[in-house]
Amino acid sequence: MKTREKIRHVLFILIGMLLFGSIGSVSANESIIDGGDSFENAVLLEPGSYNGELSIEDLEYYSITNITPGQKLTIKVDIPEAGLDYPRRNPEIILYDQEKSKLKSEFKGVGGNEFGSLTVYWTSNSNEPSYSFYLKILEKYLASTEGPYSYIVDISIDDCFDADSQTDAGNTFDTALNTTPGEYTSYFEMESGDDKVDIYMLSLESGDKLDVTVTPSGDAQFEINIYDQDRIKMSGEYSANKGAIVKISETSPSAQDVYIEIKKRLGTSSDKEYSLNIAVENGVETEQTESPTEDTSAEETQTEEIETEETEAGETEAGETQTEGTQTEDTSNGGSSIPGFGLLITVTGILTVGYLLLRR
Ligand SMILES: [Ca+2]
Ligand SMILES: [Ca+2]
Repeated sequence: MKTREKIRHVLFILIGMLLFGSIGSVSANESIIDGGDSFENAVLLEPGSYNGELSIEDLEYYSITNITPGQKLTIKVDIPEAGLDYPRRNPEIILYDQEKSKLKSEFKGVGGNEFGSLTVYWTSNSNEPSYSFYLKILEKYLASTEGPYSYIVDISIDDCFDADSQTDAGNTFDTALNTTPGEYTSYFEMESGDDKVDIYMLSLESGDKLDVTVTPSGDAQFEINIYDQDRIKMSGEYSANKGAIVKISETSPSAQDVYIEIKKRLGTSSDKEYSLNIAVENGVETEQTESPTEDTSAEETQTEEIETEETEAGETEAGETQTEGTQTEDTSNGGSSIPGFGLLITVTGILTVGYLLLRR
């Protein structure tokens, strides 16, 4: 009995889940939509699921807006099974950027008991603050006599932000992502997106040792480059083989903002995620531990330098004094007023003595 009750209980839960799921999918598909017939009158779609009808004469144009850098837009179009061997349905979905340039497309022939599902997605970098897209859904070959068929379009947006931010680490120096030491998860999207490079900016003090480690997921290979504040490459490293961890270290000779550039070299399209570890060993603090002596010695050195300068200055002054002395000597040699005065007194004395002798 207990086992039976358990089974009944489980069945009851399963039926409940099925009912709930079907109700959920029905409600999700309740939004009926009809796309525009050109880019110009494309119908705006918010994230969600919609039901539409498609025929060869009736192309469907939609637009999706407000996708921010690092967000992944996924568009999934489901074609219910035809229930016939023929005709096959031949839906195609095409994703365009805001300039109406084709980014991705998928085509599928669906027939018999197949349930056709087409998916395109796109992840944007941080070159623009926000992105818009166009979506075209079309039937390529089905004869007009076969009539339209239904489809379900599902729009979803996932965050693939870098290093605990709310954006993509820029593909350029100007859009580099400000970061601090830590262990992060970041993303690339090369095959179905334009997030090919992630550049991070980090502030370092003089003597700081920077250690960067990139751990690929899967067999991807990465390249790390470090650039100084003038965007001049200081060093670079890349995975030794598929899936190899890449490590790089650099000690900053001065207080500056450095750039860490991460590029994906090779790997399967599924390996989009990578782990990024940024560590900074504070060289200045290490020196500060010994700072009392070092600082004193630094001060001493400064004092010595000042003393040396003073001594040199004294010498210079002495030299100048000597020069002045020499000038004085020269002047005395040339005859100054003081020896002349003595001579005058001597002559006056002699004349006075002569005068007195003559009076006698
Ligand atoms: Ca990224
Ligand atoms: Ca990027």
